[in-house]
Amino acid sequence: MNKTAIITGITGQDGSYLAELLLEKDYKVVGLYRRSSSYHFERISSIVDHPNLTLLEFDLTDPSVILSILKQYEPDEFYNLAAMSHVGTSFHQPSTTFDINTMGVLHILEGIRTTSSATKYYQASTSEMFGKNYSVDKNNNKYQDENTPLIPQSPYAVSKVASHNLVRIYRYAYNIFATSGILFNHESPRRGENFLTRKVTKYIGQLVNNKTSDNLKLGNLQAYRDWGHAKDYVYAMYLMLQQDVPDDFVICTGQTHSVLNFVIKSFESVDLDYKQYVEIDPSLYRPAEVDYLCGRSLKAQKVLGWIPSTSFDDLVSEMIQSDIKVYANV
Ligand code: NAP
Ligand code: F7E
Repeated sequence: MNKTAIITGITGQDGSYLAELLLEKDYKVVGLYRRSSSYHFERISSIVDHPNLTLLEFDLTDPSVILSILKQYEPDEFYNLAAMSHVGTSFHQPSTTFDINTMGVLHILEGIRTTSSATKYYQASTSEMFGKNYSVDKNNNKYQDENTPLIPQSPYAVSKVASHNLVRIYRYAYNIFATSGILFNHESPRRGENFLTRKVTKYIGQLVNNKTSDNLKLGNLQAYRDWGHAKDYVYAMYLMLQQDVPDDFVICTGQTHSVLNFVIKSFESVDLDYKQYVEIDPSLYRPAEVDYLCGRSLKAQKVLGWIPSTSFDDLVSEMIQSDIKVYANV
């Protein structure tokens, strides 16, 4: 019998890759998407007509629709990838951020508890939850893992800490299989255009094709991020729900780079000097920043057998080449 999986946020970066992965594994996938006045299935264009994919409209802020979908499908697995996922925006829309990222999770967990208690649940937790905090090893290297205390630095991160704790409580209080993946930044050619990496690679794609004469406006270049490839990370999500017991897992590459380094590498890859094109726009600085993220995923390696397969250089190159192609045809 095919397994059934529900994916929220199927129109997003991770949802689209995960849906492809599960369909390849012969799952029946129920993809939940938010209503929009315009077509927004670009990321799932290759699977939108797949016979094992059902697409249903919903909104994470509406408990009734979540409950009725859970009742109807009683899925084997439920991957909750929908979120207000932009850290900067969460400072401008904190209330919406909580409605979606925290109350939305509560609606799903309550639905599973009351109507579909055998469903395995995956929560999209995040390295942003560590905020300014890190652990230090005996060689004075800074890192974050499952034992690093959470000190969130944005409404987004606080909303995710709250849902992370809800998942933990539903796991222990109600014996629900609820697992959180604490994923560090992961990118791809499908990354939203207002996140740092894609903003840079999109600009270079336009520049190389003579489609822009503007400067690229960026904020803080001094932060460090541990950037991996989204395809590797959705595979980790899948592995987490194949376990016998629920848990929390850090997923990362273990390598960190400054935002400036990402910018330099990207421009260098097309033989350009970033200094001629990048302009600092103070309005893009966040009211509070996360300065340093560098994960350690020893637990995922040991328990899931997961390791990342894409290097930082290959990620930059794939995103740049993809955007050069995209803007050659626009
Ligand atoms: P994304 O590309 O921004 O996708 C988010 C998805 O959520 C979109 O499909 C969006 O729909 C949907 N959504 C937003 N609000 C909704 C609502 N009220 N009701 C229903 N759907 C709604 O994010 P992503 O990069 O794929 O990330 C997936 C998840 O992992 C998110 O929960 C994110 O917070 C978390 N995460 C991401 C990273 C990362 O580096 N990418 C790292 C750690 C954790 P529309 O298409 O309609 O906007
Ligand atoms: O910023 C700096 C910015 O928005 C990265 C989300 O997927 O990963 C993501 O959150 C860094 C920050 O990602 C610009 O200040 C400079 O230091 O690409 P980002 P993020 O904030 O790390 C985590 C793990 C998630 O969970 C989130 O959902 O780059 N930065 N200039 C800029 N960032 C943006 N967006 N735009 C700029 O112009």
